[in-house]
Amino acid sequence: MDKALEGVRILDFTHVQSGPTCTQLLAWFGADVIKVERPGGGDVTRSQLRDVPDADSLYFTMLNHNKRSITLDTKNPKGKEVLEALIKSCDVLVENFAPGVLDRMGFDWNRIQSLNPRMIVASIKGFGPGPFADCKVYENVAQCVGGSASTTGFSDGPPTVTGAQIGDSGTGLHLALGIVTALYHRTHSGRGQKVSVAMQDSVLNLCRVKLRDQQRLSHGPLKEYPQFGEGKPFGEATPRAGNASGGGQPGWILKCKGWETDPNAYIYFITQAPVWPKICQVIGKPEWATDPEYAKADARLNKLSSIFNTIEEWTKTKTKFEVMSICNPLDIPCGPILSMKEIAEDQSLRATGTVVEVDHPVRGSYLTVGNPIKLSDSKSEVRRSPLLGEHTDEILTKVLGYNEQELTEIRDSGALEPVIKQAAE
Ligand code: CAO
Repeated sequence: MDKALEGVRILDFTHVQSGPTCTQLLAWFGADVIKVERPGGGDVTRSQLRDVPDADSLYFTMLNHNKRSITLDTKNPKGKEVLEALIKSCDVLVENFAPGVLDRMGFDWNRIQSLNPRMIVASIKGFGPGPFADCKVYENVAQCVGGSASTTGFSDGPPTVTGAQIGDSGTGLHLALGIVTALYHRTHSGRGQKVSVAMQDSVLNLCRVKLRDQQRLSHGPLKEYPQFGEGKPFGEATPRAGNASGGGQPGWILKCKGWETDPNAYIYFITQAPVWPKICQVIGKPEWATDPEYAKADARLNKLSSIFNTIEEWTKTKTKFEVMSICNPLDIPCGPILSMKEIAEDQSLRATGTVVEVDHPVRGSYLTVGNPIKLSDSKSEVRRSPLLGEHTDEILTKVLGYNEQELTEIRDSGALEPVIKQAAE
């Protein structure tokens, strides 16, 4: 079956997490992704968090499926020539180097455009233009500067980062959309363009409801936040809402049977207004359905914490899955807190290809997350990540068309070899 992005060739100059998530998505959709890595070590994540000696780490393998790898020293003159050839034969260059790296390498926008006017150059940086434009940024920094950390956690605790990689993988997703949009634009403009995404901006985009609340604050307290009912005053900025959504559907994480020993014996429970009478029945408080203090959603806002405490008395008598099976038929929205172990063992996620088992020649088989975006006519299959430089010869000869003699010249130039830094005398 044809793949949606078949025929699109990506020069993948990405490393660590943010960029690789983007190019992995494009590869899953069928793009030919050529990952250019520094000879010797390659992407630094190959050897980070290693769990199997000498094998590429899960950090690397889980972010680089369906790609080909070429090792090339792009600071070597011959390496630069090969990079030029790659730029001429690819549709998109994706990079997430620190600010200025590509320019220092000698490949700024003007140079790339002169080599290939149809090329789309897609970049991730920590910040957009402004006072912090030159800063290096990692996941948790992005979460902090994008507004996520100040709005995550409990109102009486410190700012908190979240396990969801919204700074890295979230930015990669944004960039992938920018790239396919620019590819579409190129179909009628005939030209490439720059696609830039800042991690700060991506995180903020995902936190836009908190900027909404920031502005609502100037019109009075945020009644959907638990601290309203608890009588705690609001400050000048959107506070941390604990496990409340802070939106139109009050919810909280409640203990379930076994919580004393199982750290994940909890359920997220939402008191959606239309099903309030059913909730009252289920938790043994039928009188709340008609009591004016509880019957209407607005009346409940100043006592959300005590309402959830009462619901919890009921959920504590059931396992999280029992609560789910009682509430689901009644259309009461709730979700068990699933551990990564439970997710890894979930057969329905295996069946949809969301959790996939992949075989790797060095590390053996491992689990990964497949493409979460399902296209009906362009199914994604997950192929293992490439070994370092696994496709160097194949790309030099079959993609770039170098003959044996040219190949020898490239090899002799040292462009495919690690640069050994001499210790300063
Ligand atoms: N051949 C030769 N040199 C190469 C090369 C190759 N194939 N690939 C990379 N390099 C060189 C670069 O030219 C650069 O050299 P100079 O600094 O001398 O110009 C050098 O490798 C390091 O690049 P870097 O500064 O991007 O890498 P770093 O480890 O110091 O920083 C990071 C990493 C992620 C902080 C930085 O790249 C960054 O801020 N990126 C943008 C934001 C981002 O994506 N962050 C998310 C990271 S995932 O959590």
